[in-house]
Amino acid sequence: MRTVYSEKHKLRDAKIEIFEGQIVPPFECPKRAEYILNRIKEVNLGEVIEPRDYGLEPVHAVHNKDYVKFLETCIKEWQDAGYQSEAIANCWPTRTMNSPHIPNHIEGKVGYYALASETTISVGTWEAALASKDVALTATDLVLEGENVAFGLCRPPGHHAAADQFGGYCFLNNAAIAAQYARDNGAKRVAILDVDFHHGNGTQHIFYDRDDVMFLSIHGDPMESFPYYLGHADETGNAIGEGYNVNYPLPPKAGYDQWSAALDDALLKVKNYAPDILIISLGVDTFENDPISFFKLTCDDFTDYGKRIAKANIPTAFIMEGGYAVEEIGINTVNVLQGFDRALLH
Ligand code: 6XA
Ligand code: ZN
Repeated sequence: MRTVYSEKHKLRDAKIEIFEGQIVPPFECPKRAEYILNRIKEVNLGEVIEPRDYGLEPVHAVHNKDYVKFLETCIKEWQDAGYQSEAIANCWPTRTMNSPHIPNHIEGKVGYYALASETTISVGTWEAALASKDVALTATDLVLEGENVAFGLCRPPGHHAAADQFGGYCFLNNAAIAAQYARDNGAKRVAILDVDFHHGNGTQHIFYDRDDVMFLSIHGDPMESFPYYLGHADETGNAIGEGYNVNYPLPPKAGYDQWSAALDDALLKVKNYAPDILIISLGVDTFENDPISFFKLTCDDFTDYGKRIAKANIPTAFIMEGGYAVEEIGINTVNVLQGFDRALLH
């Protein structure tokens, strides 16, 4: 299969993350994409191509205009205020402070648009996020144009980003932008299956009231894991979207038996839905040695589930999300893609 990749991901190179009470170098770092790209080349997965430029129109189809502008100007406003380092949230409009007013001051704005504090906005973040959505859109276009499958090696990731919120290392929701783009370019129904360890709260929220984009997610139980406040099994969609949101929260230490049972159930639902395109939010932080997650998948499990996804026999765009055991991130990601490719051959 073909991979879409842009060097511009390197522009997202933040120096700090808040993690377990400490300031640490970010887990979501440029090396991640380099490991994946190297593995793709090592096994000759297929051609690696540059993304096309889609501009902001497909972004505005998913994200609020004021939020997009905020992402674009945030770091300059932060610096103009005389602040150092990277823009980081330290205050929020919480449950008891629900007013429609968006602050003028950058400190208030960052808190307004942030859903978590671990993720900073650094110089170059906006440019990398733009390239990342172009990578997702190009991979999706390849599939809309007739390829069975394509891989968008997106970085930064996207699935936590909501219509007007960033966090969990995400700024623009690449999978959601790709799904909406597919809808606007001929696909009647789109399914997004999120296999990242973390619940795709942003994607869920964006499509929660809709029946034309089905969202399914297998993830660490939010009672025990980030993003904590969304991702429960009783979140099933709203209004005409009722029944088109499906969550599979799994407990700590869940292994492949449990995980693949959820996958099989999700794939059955996807097949019954009969989408024109399947978008996989592909995070490999389900790996047993991932530093921030608690599932127990082994390297071979990734190959196996790539095969199972292929057997659904739906044109598929893989969109990269998380995964942090940097040594193995390339192996596990490419195992999924090779598993998919091999199943297509048989
Ligand atoms: C913040 C954890 C962010 C998780 C990011 C991720 N403490 N999402 O991998 O898929
Ligand atoms: Zn994740």
